[in-house]
Amino acid sequence: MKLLIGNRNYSSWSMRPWLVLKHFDIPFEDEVLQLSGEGFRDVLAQRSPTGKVPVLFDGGVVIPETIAIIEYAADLYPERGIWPQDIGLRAQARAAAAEMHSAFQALRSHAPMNLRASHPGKVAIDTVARDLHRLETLWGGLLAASGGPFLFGAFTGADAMFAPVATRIRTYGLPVSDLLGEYVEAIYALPAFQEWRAMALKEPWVVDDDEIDVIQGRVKPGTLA
Ligand SMILES: N[C@@H](CCC(=O)N[C@@H](CS)C(=O)NCC(=O)O)C(=O)O
Repeated sequence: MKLLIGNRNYSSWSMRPWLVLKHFDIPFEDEVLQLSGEGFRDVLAQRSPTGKVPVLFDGGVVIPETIAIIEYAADLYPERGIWPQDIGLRAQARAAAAEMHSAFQALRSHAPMNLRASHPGKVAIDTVARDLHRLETLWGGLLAASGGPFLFGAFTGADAMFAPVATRIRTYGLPVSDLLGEYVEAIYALPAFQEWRAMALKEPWVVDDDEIDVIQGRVKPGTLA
């Protein structure tokens, strides 16, 4: 099984299924495709049916789309607990994952994932306030019900879906309740996350489109080391 991913520092979609495969001890290899540089979109188009990453290859099966990859892993390894066992909780976990996929646009565009960076105060809170409020309700409710440390107690596919959001909270110093702050810490303490992050911090590449100083016009494209 092979997972094609983007730069670890920036590719939030790639991180999600990678965390699932790694945390649940599913054998796989990965390959990083660049998300910047000359011709990078041509390479993506040649390697991925959607021109995007992640993509999972398993024999003749080719699966783009993060949620579909996570579901495929859950189908292959039903005993691993990628989703909660209880049918009601499983539906809630899938709903949370689907909401992550379809919403939180403000956080995604105003606070791009950038694991190596620390930019507290650079995201105007009013631009992301509604998304943060929804996180307080969604994460707060699930954590209160489960007792944590993850949304459904143990780590599940829902936490993998939200892990990049946890990094945005830390990178941009976004204001959250203590309960959500503890959840962010739990994500950072997960061994699979630490493994991903350690590799991300070693990457030399810069993706200007995901650098807040470039997006906000403080730094010219192509000038960040
Ligand atoms: N809906 C896709 C989104 C994948 C996606 O947008 N991936 C980004 C990297 S994080 C990408 O491949 N971008 C390349 C491009 O848009 O040219 C999923 O759920 O996997």
